[in-house]
Amino acid sequence: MPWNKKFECMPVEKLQKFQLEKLKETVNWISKKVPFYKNKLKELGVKADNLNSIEDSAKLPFTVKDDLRDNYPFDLCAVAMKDVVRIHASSGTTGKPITGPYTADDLEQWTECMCRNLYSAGVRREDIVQNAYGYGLFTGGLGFHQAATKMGCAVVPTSSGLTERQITLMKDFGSTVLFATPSYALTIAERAEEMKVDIKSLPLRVGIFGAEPWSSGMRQEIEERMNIKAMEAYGLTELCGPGVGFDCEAQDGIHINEDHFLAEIVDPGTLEPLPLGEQGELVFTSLQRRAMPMIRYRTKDITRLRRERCPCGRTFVKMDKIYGRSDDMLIISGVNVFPSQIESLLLDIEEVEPQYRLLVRKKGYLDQLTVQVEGKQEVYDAGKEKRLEVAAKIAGHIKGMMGIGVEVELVDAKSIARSEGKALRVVDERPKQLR
Ligand code: DLL
Repeated sequence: MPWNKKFECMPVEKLQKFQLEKLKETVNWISKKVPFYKNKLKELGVKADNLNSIEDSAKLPFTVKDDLRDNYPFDLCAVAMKDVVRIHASSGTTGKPITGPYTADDLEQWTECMCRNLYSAGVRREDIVQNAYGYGLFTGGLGFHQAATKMGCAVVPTSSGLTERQITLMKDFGSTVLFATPSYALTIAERAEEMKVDIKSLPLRVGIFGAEPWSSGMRQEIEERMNIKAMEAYGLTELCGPGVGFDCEAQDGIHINEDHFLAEIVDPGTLEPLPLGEQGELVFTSLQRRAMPMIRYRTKDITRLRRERCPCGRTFVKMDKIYGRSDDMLIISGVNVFPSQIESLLLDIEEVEPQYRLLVRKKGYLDQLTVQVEGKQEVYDAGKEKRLEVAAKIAGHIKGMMGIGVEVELVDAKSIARSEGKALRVVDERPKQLR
């Protein structure tokens, strides 16, 4: 079943009743199976029986990434290893990795959540699907692979990297669908232009992109450069991987698979729940997982939730595109800045390529942001004056839109490393103790 109309279009009241039932089951399960949660619930004096509505989830304790690290590798696992059939992991940038074990049922549910994503993006069994997410411990590769296989598509498991080969296979096989991070999609588009392969005239029709923040401007850029529809996937290893949320043909927000994941927005400072429509940190509770359920997991992703009638007919709550991770938020002249906001503004400037990097340095006591971006070839051909003029224009645009003063450097063509997975956008050169 590529999509699940019963749940995806369920009236909200009924859906929330279902969520409450599953929430209670999950709380019961972990309080029996995971000492970490058992102790936390005991401390707070909360039992499954105390949960009378979905809002009562606010009585439950939060879980943070450090809890997963501290309990590495399997102390949060609620089942015996004989019942685990897969273990993914995510290393992040620092410290110990976190693990994501699955029972056979967890794996099946994950595949179903992913099939909904593919179906909503317009993928069908006739498609030839090129999967350029990394295969291995990263959930992107196998997550997309198993869903496309289940749907009966012809899957080409290229994994990420070897960009020229990606393009050759895309042309030779006539791939109709591409799965990749948005930054890697752009790398592929650019390399194809250099190889004089006209991607726009290939059979490629749709891409499903995710695993990193990307602005609406970036979506438009990819759609134009590849002549495809660029759809979105959202998820994280802690909850299953991709498959937590996906967008529909309206391309106006990401539907959360609410029968599997209970979403909340909290104020990242006070940790108080915020009402629908307000921006804050996204928090998830898994509702049906058995190997490693998560209770109120703080994602650090900043967005807002909207419950509104969607033209696609789905009743699942929608979230805005992720503005960024609270870890990546910069405070420049007292203004909170997410890299994706700078990305949006750069994409408005026709003289530059969507290849950029943000350098954060200390100047005295103040944080200083330098935006490094590549110009289009014409700008370099026109000489140094033009380069300075474009840099000043961008700085003016950023000042006008965000009220912050930044330095802008038009760096040499192709000098910014091209991404094959998650792009590195922020280079923080401040001394560690001053960040
Ligand atoms: O990135 C899972 C995934 C694979 C999602 C493929 C989509 C496609 P992690 O490596 O654990 O898992 O990273 C999770 O990536 O908390 C977000 O900060 C970010 N992220 C994932 N999807 C999106 C998205 C995978 N669509 C972290 N937009 C999350 C913005 C995203 N950020």
